[in-house]
Amino acid sequence: MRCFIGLGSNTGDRRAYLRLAMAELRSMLDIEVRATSRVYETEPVGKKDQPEFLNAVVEVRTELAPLQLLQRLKEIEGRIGRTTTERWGPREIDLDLLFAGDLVLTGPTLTVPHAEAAKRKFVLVPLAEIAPQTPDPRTGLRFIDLRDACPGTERVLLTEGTMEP
Ligand code: PH2
Ligand code: MG
Ligand code: MG
Repeated sequence: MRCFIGLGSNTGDRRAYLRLAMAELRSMLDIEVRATSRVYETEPVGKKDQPEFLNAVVEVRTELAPLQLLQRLKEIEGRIGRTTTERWGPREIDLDLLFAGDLVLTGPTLTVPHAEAAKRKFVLVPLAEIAPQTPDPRTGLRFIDLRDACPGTERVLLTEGTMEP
């Protein structure tokens, strides 16, 4: 299944946390990284009085079930040392499962497509960069159309450099 994962960090050495997360993802034998977006510096959404985020999106291929993939993402967050758990608050690393193939499901531990992410510029800009023509399974709209229709007003700025070592 083709899945999209959102990465975010807004405390400490943000780019180093993104790089660590990528290294962890690439080290997993049952997850294949297929595409990585560039890195964007973005204005915090929700809770405003916190540092700016670095955000990116990666496309992976995996035979893992979506809940197993989610579990892996939580493991990586734990290993990288995410210490903050406040909802919307600052975090070293946040890995969100955004889309899992054309699956549409709402559950206690996993909702895909991700409930809010698909309304946010900080997700849609990097997502449309790597997969502009892919349709959102919920609406049928392509990611690039979602991005262009997104009402979000947060600032999203392309940064120099990548998430690679
Ligand atoms: N993540 C949040 C809340 N707000 N804002 C930006 N710009 N980027 C994020 O990744 C982000 C956020 C909760 O996960
Ligand atoms: Mg998040
Ligand atoms: Mg999260």
